[in-house]
Amino acid sequence: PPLHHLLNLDEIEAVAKTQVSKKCWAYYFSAADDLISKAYNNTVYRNILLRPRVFVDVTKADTATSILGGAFKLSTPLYVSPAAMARLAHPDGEAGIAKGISRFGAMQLVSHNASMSPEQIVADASPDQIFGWQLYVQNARTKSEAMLARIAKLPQYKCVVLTLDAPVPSKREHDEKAALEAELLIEASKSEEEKEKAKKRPNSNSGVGQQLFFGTAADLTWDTTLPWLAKHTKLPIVLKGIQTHEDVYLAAQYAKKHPGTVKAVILSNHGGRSLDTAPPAVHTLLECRKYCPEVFDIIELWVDGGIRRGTDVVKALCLGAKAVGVGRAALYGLGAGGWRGVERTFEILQGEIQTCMKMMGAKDISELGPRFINSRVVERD
Ligand code: FMN
Repeated sequence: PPLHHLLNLDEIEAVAKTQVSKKCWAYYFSAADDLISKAYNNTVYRNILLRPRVFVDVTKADTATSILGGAFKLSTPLYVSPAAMARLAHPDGEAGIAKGISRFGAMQLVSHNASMSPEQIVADASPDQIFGWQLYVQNARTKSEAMLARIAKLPQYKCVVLTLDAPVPSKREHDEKAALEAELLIEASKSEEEKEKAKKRPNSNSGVGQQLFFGTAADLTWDTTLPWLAKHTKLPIVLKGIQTHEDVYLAAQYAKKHPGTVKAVILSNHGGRSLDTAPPAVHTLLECRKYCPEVFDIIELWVDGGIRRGTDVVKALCLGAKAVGVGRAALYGLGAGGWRGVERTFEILQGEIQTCMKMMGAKDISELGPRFINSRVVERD
């Protein structure tokens, strides 16, 4: 179907499934173990109710906001979460994601394992488009330092996102199974050449996730890693994969003690791809409201995981999130129609955010707050 016939993110996902390779689908769709966190990410926002107000002039609803302490303006509170290997879905790749979101003024966080170079991704972007670069610290620290030096030369990258929720590879069985099936196919093939080629690839019978993980450090700590990172980048640091109020509190303490370093945390369970049964971001957000509300004045809390509707985005913002990320949705958009599929995905989300704000009686993002939310069902979980 033409893209404008696709009316929501589920429909785009269904088309993407038919367009991409089996290997790509297994990698994107997969999550850890039994996919419990992934499924919960997708349902948790639906159990939070809205409390719309009436008799408000909502002829216009302004979705503009700013991030990183007001340093950068976004026309929508959305960002693309860092996700590896966009070219598995479509040759437009990460540059296609950049093009697709360009007219919405959203931010793009580029994965350490992107399928295009950081230079290529920003090459055709307008100078005011905002990017961040995501780091998996490598055992060979000099490799990470060299990447940080490269990023420093590209003015479009405004922050470094340090991912913390994947210190070891997780068990993503869909991804692993697809690799094992591919191995069987190669074995069954008669071509000796194919067999030789397959043997030479490192971990050729592992899933995409396992292969990308090779060389990633597991020895990161508050005391050693952050001073090292602050020495090698002048960009604001965003800590991704924070899942408890205790760690948000520690991040805020660090930010207070070391101004100009940590500016934001991303509450995330990695789209359910790391530790199964880890909490969805909105749970951590609610924990923070309860146990350490002061953190909201010290650092920004961004969230991702399971965003399917504009109402999901607005609910996260009402509960104190400063920006909201989509991971798979951007990849599925790309799979469904290249950069235009990403554009359609953001058009749908942006439209739904505006409709939701108007229906609730909120004229701009600064008006959003907990008064619009009834989260009792989720808090009882
Ligand atoms: N997070 C990272 O920090 N680095 C990555 O390289 C990375 N790769 C990902 C690859 C795929 C295919 C997916 C689906 C997610 C990946 N993530 C990665 C996690 C996302 O940044 C994000 O936390 C997650 O996708 C949000 O959930 P959602 O997919 O439900 O929107």
